[in-house]
Amino acid sequence: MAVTGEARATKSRSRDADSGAGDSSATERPTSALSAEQRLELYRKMVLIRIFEEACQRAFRKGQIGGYLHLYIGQEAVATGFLESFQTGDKVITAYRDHAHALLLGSDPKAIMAELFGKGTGLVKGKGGSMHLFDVERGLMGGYGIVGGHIPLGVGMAYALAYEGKKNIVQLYFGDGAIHNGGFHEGTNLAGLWGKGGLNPCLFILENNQYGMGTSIERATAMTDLGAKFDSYGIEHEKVDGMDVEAVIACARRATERVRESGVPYAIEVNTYRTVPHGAADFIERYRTKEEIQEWRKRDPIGLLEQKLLDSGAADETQLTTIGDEAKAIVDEAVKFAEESPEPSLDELMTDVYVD
Ligand SMILES: Cc1ncc(C[n+]2csc(CCOP(=O)(O)OP(=O)(O)O)c2C)c(N)n1
Ligand SMILES: [Mg+2]
Repeated sequence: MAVTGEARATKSRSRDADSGAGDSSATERPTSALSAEQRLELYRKMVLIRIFEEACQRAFRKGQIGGYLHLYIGQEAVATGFLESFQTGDKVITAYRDHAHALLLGSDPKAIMAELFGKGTGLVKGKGGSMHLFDVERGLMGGYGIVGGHIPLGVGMAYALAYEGKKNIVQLYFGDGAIHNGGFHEGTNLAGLWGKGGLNPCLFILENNQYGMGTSIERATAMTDLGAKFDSYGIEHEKVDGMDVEAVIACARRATERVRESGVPYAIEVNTYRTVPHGAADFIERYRTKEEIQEWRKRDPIGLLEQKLLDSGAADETQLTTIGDEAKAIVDEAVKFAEESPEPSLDELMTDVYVD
């Protein structure tokens, strides 16, 4: 059985992983020396995200999910790698490609799917939808649809953690498109400043997937070295290959430790790619070529890990198939739950609108 059409199809492609797109020569590729069991666990997580996203796409096309829907397909290694370093009490804040973050932090897949379906049993009672997932108990502080708007919020959360004397950090995810918005510049300016006093334990995770909707980086800015934009605000930074989950993990472990210990912000520019259109309603992509997408798919994060597992003998085809089947069962159950759940009740209309 195929784990997913997409994931398993990458198996043969990943052999010529070093060709063309996604070239990570300028980025660090440390090895994380993970055990076979840890690698299998990562695989399990990324396959669940992929299958969950594929099910969302189908539900969207059937009209079961309304509003906007943005998938994380191709970028799974980023959140999977960074959240491996998450500790209780840390905060996570991200933009609208947020399903993976919720799944990885342990939110119930049934409640996430019901949220996307706008049902009363959803993670935020059907009031947030795909772009606004919250699970405050687990550290997920949202899900935001305003590009760059959440960056100052994340910086403020990091300040609060330091002010309260906690040894926790904020993982603040945002896209390459957000780096041109005022929120980025105002937020990072304060982060750099407060960091001088050890008061901003914020890890900026710039998910550079090469495009903001249909606009490439080259068409968005004259200064295309995005990581270097952090220099303006005195925030140190590095790059990592976001298609290689083990490289992400090694980088994340070092970076989170550094921010946790110092209270000084730090930034990672993650080189990644979404292999699906910007939003689930987008079918035509005039801004990039099929060949470019194919080149990046050769470095699909799930395909790369799968090949590593098979080549090293850490897993065989049967085990990988079982992992796929298990993920599919979880996602099928989530879809069924969402389908059968009731709409939010009318008396919920005015609750949770403002904080009491
Ligand atoms: C302030 C604001 N401007 C414009 C938009 C419309 N918009 C939605 S997504 C998007 C692109 C953002 O790209 P990026 O930050 O790189 O994230 P990605 O979609 O690549 O994950 C834009 C311009 C918006 N939601 N908010
Ligand atoms: Mg982008």
